[in-house]
Amino acid sequence: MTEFHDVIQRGPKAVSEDVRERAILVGVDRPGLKWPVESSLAELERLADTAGADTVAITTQKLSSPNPRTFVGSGKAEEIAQLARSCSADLVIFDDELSPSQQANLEKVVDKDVKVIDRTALILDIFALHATSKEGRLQVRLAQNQYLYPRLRGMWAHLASNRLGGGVGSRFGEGESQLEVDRRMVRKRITSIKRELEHLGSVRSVQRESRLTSGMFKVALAGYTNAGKSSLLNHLTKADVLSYDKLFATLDSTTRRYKLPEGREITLTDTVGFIQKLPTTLVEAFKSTLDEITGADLILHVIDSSSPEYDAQILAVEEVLDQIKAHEIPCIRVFNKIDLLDGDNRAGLAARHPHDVLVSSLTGEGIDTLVKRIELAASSADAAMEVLIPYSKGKLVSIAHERCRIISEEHREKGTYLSMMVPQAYRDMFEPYRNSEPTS
Ligand SMILES: Nc1nc2c(ncn2[C@@H]2O[C@H](COP(=O)(O)OP(=O)(O)OP(=O)(O)O)[C@@H](O)[C@H]2O)c(=O)[nH]1
Ligand SMILES: [Mg+2]
Repeated sequence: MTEFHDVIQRGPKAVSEDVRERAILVGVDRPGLKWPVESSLAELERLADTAGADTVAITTQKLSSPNPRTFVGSGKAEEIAQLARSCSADLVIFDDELSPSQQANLEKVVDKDVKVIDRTALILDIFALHATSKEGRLQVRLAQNQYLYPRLRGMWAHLASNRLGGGVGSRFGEGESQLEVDRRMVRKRITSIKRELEHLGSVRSVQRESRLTSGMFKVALAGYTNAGKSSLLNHLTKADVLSYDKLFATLDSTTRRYKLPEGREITLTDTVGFIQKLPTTLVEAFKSTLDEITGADLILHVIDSSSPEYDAQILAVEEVLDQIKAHEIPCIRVFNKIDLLDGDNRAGLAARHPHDVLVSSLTGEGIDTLVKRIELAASSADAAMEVLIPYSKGKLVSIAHERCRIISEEHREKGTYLSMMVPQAYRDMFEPYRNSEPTS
């Protein structure tokens, strides 16, 4: 697993990808949980695996509410420390976000070389592993620093000898404790990352704006991690987006042009996946990437129909869409991976979701129906126009072919006659060429 290199070096290990760590997972079963604790822990195990840790033990506790000091009860905390010793575990991962003081208290209970982290830190870790673009890396660093800021105290109590940047004492003002200095540094770092992201964001929004004014219909693929968003994009556009059976394979959004069978071109954008208990720091830090969703004309909500938890996954995704204010954008639910369902399950799914689309990005089944639905959505705001475009304005004819739906076309004496369905964004462009000749 990676460490938060730019903030603090924790623990004795410099972990490279080929060194796998041994993890104990801890879940708390509370009344009214939306997600059964077992399946949440199964997902945590996959997250741990993706980050490079093998799960050596899983333990749960039933509680009416978390213990404010140690999250689990104090007896359970001792038991976890014992378990970590007997399993030679390197880390203990809690399935829920720990408060900074809970984390610090738990680190006091376990042996010194055992790390205590929570789901949020694990997700941040995977994001750090998978971020490739400059913007992606910055977004992850922002989330990491925001996560670490309130936790610096616990880390200092536990690792008093570790330092940020070294040279301590010579560089820092008198009377300031190391903690204050570190807080100041992290705060400064947060401000500077935000500034850099704002700059990148404004570049991106100019790019998006130019796409917007070009009037292309924009479709964003959103959904739970591992649902098959990248596979669907690859299937539709023959793109080569990384898709594999790990969580959060995609962090950076990819946009591809796609030609609908009617001829019109649209854009399709693959985006970062969501997960239950998605840390709010990440949602905020990934704002510029998530803007690809909020700026879309249509969202394809891709769902893994083979997951036993797909209902809960849908809700988790809808919650994030709400949070980023994308809930009013038209949305098509796409139940993917139907090749993994048997006949009965498939029929049941179709009966329960008659308005949604069932597809397989692997076999291509159902994709035609999906494309028709996209076509319908893309043309919903079209208006019929008849134009006569002079031969000197040939570019307009190609734009019409790429962006509008052509009903008929004739080469006449004064130019190209087109009868077509025109999206809102292009009406002004074609208005001066409205046909006044009688139709033949
Ligand atoms: N059987 C089957 N497997 C699929 C299908 N679509 C995707 N997969 C597999 O599901 C896994 C995840 O697919 P991705 O396309 O990476 O999923 P994603 O939604 O982009 O995931 P993240 O980027 O991690 O959020 C891969 O192993 C794919 O091969 C499908 O229709 N059928
Ligand atoms: Mg992906």
